[in-house]
Amino acid sequence: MNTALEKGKFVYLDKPQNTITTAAHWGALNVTVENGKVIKSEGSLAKNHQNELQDVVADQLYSPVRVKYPMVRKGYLDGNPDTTLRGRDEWVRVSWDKAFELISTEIERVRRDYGSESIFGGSYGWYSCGALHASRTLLQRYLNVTGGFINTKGDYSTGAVQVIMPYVLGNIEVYAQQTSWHTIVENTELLVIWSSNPLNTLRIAWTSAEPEGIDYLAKLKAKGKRIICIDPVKSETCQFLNAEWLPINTGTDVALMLGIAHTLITENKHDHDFLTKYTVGFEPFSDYVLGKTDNHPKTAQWASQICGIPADTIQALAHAFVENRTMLMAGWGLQRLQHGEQSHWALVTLAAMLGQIGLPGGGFGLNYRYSTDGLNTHSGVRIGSINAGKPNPAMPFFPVARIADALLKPNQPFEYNGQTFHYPNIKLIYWAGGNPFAHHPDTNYLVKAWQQPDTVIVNECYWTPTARMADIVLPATTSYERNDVTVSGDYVVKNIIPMKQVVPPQFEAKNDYDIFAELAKRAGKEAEFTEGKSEMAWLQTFYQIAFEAAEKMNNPLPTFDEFWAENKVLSFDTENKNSFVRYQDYRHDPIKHKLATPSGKIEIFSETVAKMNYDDCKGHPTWFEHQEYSGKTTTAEPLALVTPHIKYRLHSQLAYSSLRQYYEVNGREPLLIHTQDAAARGITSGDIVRIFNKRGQVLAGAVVTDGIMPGTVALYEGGWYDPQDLGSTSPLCKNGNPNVLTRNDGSSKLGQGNAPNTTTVQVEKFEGEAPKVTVFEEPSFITL
Ligand SMILES: Nc1nc2c(c(=O)[nH]1)N[C@H]1C(S)=C(S)[C@@H](COP(=O)(O)OP(=O)(O)OC[C@H]3O[C@@H](n4cnc5c(=O)[nH]c(N)nc54)[C@H](O)[C@@H]3O)O[C@H]1N2
Ligand SMILES: Nc1nc2c(c(=O)[nH]1)N[C@H]1C(S)=C(S)[C@@H](COP(=O)(O)OP(=O)(O)OC[C@H]3O[C@@H](n4cnc5c(=O)[nH]c(N)nc54)[C@H](O)[C@@H]3O)O[C@H]1N2
Ligand SMILES: [Mo]
Repeated sequence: MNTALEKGKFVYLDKPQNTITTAAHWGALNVTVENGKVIKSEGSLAKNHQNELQDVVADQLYSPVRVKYPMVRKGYLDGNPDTTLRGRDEWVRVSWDKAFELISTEIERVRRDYGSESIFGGSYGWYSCGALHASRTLLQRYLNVTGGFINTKGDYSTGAVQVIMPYVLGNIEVYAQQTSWHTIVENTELLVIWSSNPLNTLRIAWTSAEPEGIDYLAKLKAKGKRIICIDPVKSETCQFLNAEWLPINTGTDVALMLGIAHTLITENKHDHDFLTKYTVGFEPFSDYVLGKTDNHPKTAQWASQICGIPADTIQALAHAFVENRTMLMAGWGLQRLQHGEQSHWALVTLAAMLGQIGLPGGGFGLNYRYSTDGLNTHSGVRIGSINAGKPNPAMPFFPVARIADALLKPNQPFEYNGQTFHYPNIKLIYWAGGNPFAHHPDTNYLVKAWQQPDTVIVNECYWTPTARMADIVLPATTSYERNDVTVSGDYVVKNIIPMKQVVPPQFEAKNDYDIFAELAKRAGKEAEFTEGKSEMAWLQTFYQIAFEAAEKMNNPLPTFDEFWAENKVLSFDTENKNSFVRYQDYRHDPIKHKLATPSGKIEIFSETVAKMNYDDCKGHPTWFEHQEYSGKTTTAEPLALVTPHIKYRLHSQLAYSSLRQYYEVNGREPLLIHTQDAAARGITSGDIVRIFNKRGQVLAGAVVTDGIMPGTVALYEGGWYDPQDLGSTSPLCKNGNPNVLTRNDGSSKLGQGNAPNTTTVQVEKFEGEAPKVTVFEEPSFITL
């Protein structure tokens, strides 16, 4: 790989006096504590762009919606088997000892009566960063040392694309290092930001955000590059860059790409040499595009009818793409769809037709969303992290977004990635560090599914909608109440960051690590869980990996003790000018660097996929009509819904914080609606609106704008579910969780990814007195 490391050394960054250094997904933080209380927090790294997520550490610690004590649902404690009471029962405060006792005896009972294959520990979610206090990994470590559990495959981010890409490119691609930002700034002439909003999404990382990612957007702007954003929403990125906005109907990008491909083929502008040398299967694809196989040529006019972009603009795009060094930078919203696999497959095909894959600043990029991707390996070191231990190989699995089906269809078959599997029979759910009642589509269906198991246990810092739906809730510390260590960026590792405990655990909160260590102890497996190590001993072990790597590179790091005592960010002191170009090696030598596909080449047609014989995924990229989209609206549901990620939160995290002031409308989640669609409904900005369809109904506050495609409305993912009358047929979510409206069905039999952006709805002005949002208040409880 051409990832030559810059020369440089690690130095401590200065920080304001009397601050404590820690970190979160949204960056390294300096926190000021006075009289034992946090009074201020700010980013520790140089920042040219404000990241407000860094300012609210105090809100996170002292939020009234924190879980303060171990809690058990009253009916559960009383032995009432009615699981429909979940989410609307009373809460009873219990002692830690009682909670541990309840959990360990229940897990033992379920294992004994139904086996480990009835315990769900998949527990998807973006729990806080830190190499040690990784709640989901710790839960799985505990479940592994005590016998095993049902896990999941994939994620909600790239559920569809990560399953198709191995057939096309030989790897999942979406988490691979991409052509560096530096290379793009230097070489790209035309940047197409396709279904992506990096100004927002680069604010966070799986580890800790590295602000350099966003700096590169400013550099692109300063260079005056031509930038086009293809998106139903005029995103913050589009606005910041003054880019050309091409509004498109949600879920119709494949049609647009086929229209561009048709233009290129009929004008003979595609790169024959590249296609021959580096790809297989262009011919059947080309026959399909020209309509030879289905009598429907995918002309620019045809595409225009579907995607809403004028035909001459589509042709002009085709010309601009071939005439410039063009980077097709795709986000992931366009694959959180029914048939989501097709979007990126068609995009890679289009890039292959342009023949610029492997050239500096050309081709495609599927991973510029978070983790500061595009900032490539820099310091060359990494730190260690806690692992989930040895999995029990006999345990069943299912694709992560099939959780509701798994619960409702025990032992039934399902298709996935060319094979038939069976859902397990889940008797117990243990969740730590995720929020399925925010993240999973079709909330009402999930409510039903959630009533299936005997027991639901949740470790949480806050009374999230998911905590409210549990039988037993354990109060977890936030990352500011414990010691940990992390880095900035996932590949770049420019900074090693001590995460020093800022304040003691609040109320009765405990660290997930200590919770699972105690449960392991009660199962006689403490030594296997802890390996005899304390918190600090683990951190030292993790740091040591970086220490030794740095020593080998003649770039010594301070000892762990010194690093910890110093409590400052250790930063690699050179600018990252990594000029990595994705697929450059393959372009130079396609034999030596052949891809891990059956042909060793980019597969525009995949025999393997074709042989699966799926009706919803063919052998080459195909336009499929979605069940619900702009082209299939009804009188009852005339609008398409898109559910982007919001600037001022990470999913559902921080929804309770003061950052709400930046986006809430009339106390609720904002709904973006086009001026024409609003006028037709007598809606003005600030109105409370009801958004509804056959699956459910939510309230939100209207934001009337020209910055959205007419006929599409946008409601951000991560809004907390706040049902009025849970238990009724269609409870009204008072706050505006979009997933009350979205479809549970998977992207296709191949990927089975989550597909929330395939949704149609109706919107009306809400008349009368709207019910108050109550989900950010602590639920009342009794103490025995
Ligand atoms: N409609 C729609 N739905 C979507 C998406 C979309 O685009 N549209 N996007 C999807 C995507 S990409 C994703 S990744 C998912 C995200 O879904 P999630 O990852 O489930 O969302 P988060 O809100 O980040 O949930 C993390 C939870 O962990 C808790 N937590 C944090 N730290 C700790 C800790 O130390 N211990 C414990 N026990 N808990 C902790 C937080 O309080 C929070 O409730 O949502 C998906 N859902
Ligand atoms: N601030 C912040 N940053 C985040 C997150 C967060 O919640 N908040 N979440 C993180 C996570 S886990 C993930 S997976 C990534 C998500 O990164 P992405 O998946 O790329 O983010 P989205 O906001 O879902 O989609 C990006 C853009 O695509 C548009 N879009 C949606 N559907 C379509 C479509 O069919 N066609 C086209 N052309 N455009 C479409 C949306 O309007 C949005 O502007 O972001 C990460 N970064
Ligand atoms: Mo994600």
